[in-house]
Amino acid sequence: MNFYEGSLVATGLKVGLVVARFNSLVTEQLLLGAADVLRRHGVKDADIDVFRCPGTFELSSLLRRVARSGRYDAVVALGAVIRGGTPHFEYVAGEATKGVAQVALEAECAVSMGILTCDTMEQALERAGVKAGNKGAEAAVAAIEQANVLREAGKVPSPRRAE
Ligand code: INI
Repeated sequence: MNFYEGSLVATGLKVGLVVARFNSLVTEQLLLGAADVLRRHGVKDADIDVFRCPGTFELSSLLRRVARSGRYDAVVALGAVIRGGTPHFEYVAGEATKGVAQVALEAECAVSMGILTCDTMEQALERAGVKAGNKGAEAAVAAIEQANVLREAGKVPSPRRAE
């Protein structure tokens, strides 16, 4: 058996972080969490580029452009959708998730999703570093692992022909 998996060593990786401005109180914490993890796993500061878009709905189109540039080993989408009192929540959360999934399937690089979907701002802040971890940091760890396993998958030797 041969196993292929991604390490969490991020030395030499180039990463694009795509961040929604909407609910920036939360998304800026997701960004800090993601950047902190990347640096601590060995990514150089100069190899982390941050792109900002208006809201979570816009994340996937910018994410796609960044992923397609060919400059990154991984791109990470960071956003926060908070239910509040309107049905808008469902549309924004649903479309963003579908959009990021579509980018992930098309992209040559790793794509990870750090989008919070919460009922309240309090819950969102809890998941952005206050209490229950940081979704941005988790997404950055996933991006590193996926970038490395994608690289490994590209090195799988072709089957030897029978003589
Ligand atoms: N954008 C978010 O990032 N989070 C939200 O909670 C949110 N809500 O609930 O409305 C939100 N809306 C804006 C949306 O992402 C677009 O920017 C807007 O519809 C313009 O296209």
